[in-house]
Amino acid sequence: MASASSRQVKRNQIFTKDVRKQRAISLKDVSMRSEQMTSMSKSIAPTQYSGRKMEPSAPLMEKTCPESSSPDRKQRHSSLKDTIKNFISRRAQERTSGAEGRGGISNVNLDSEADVDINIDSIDLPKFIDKHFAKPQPGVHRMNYKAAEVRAIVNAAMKVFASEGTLLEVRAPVIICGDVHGQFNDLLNMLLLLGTPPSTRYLFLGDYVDRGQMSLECIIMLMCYKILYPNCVYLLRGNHECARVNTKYGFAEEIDNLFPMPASNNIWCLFQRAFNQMPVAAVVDEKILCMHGGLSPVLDSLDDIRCEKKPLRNPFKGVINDMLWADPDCNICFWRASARGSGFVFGEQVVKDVCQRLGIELITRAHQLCVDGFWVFAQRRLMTIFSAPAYCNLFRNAGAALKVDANLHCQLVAFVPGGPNVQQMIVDRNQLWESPPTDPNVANAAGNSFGKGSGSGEVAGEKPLPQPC
Ligand SMILES: [Mn+2]
Repeated sequence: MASASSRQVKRNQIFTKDVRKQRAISLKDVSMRSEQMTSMSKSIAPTQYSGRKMEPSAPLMEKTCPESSSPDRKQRHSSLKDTIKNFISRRAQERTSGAEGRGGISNVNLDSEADVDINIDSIDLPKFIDKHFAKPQPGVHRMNYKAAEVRAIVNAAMKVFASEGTLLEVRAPVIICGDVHGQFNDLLNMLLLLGTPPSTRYLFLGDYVDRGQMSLECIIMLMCYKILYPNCVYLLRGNHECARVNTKYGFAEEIDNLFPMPASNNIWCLFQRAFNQMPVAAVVDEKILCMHGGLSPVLDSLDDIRCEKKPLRNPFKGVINDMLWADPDCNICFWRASARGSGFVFGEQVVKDVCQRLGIELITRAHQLCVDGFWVFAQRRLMTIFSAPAYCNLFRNAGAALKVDANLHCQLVAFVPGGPNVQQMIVDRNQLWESPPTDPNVANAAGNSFGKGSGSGEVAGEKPLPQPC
């Protein structure tokens, strides 16, 4: 039987032969799983969102809280503390003034008197995970976790994250997934269709919480997988895994509605401590660089990420913050400050330079809604992956995941929501994907055509065709 090291050598030989000498990243067709999606939806319908309507004045593109525009670090931190303190005292007031009329109050777990800490070993995690798949229902349905269970799971996950570096090194094969955003039924669908850990390895690119209404179920189930199979599930941090963001976009409110005070505050704070320990970037087989947002002007080498020591509390500037917030932009060549109020936007030339400097062949990132679930940029050197189909029930976008096999051959899987012409739209775009462009101008046109947006600030590639850099 081959030893681990000889297998490693063999892998490296394959790596050298198939990857380094030829084109390393081969992007195959987009395989559509809409049929399976439809048949699955008989048992698990995509999440129906009955909740908050987005205000027209609040576009999907989130901005950082006002304190991030302050130049003084101490001041920023103290105003963040104030924000959190105000949030907690406001919630406490609401509780004591008997605001039972608030949405979701019927779900409050009232067993606080028996709320004592439990050990993670007392939870049968495989059985606990199975429960998530046992009674799938359309729409928002709660798993009714006990507060003590949540604390034990978050604590255990925090320890696993803390044992990982800020930059992960992941071996293929792996499936790379983008934003989940609390769309629990869609997450279940994806795991059922692509395989569950440990038989399938996953790398998630962050943004598990906020927006959708089942953030808690999404992050708890993924944390359970992480605890059980730390080398089969990798969870990168997204910009929503930051206190200043998830206090405003749904996660804090969800926890607050599900647990009585003071358990809800403790749980929310514990989540923030776990998020601060999450890794921020990953390299798959030294060739695919992955992060939530994008690149940073101060990223010179991968050691710049490696040497950032966790916990990373409230990152607001520098390489970590930039990687959580940045976006590619086909209208510029280099850098510009981001309209999100945090991080930068970067152009095609930046992607080319970074790939060359770091010896990377593909950058995968999430963070932006794509109509097809994915969007390619900079002559296929950068790919956006978005895994929340029918985002917030406001869009008819597909979700996607990128399957990377052991030889770094990549295949996109798109989860297509039902609706007229959606399948045909994906087929048409797929044809562009299948004919590799040779001319850089054609490459721009093909790349851009994947991401014609529907008007949201967070839709990738909605801008006109770029000028060649
Ligand atoms: Mn994001």
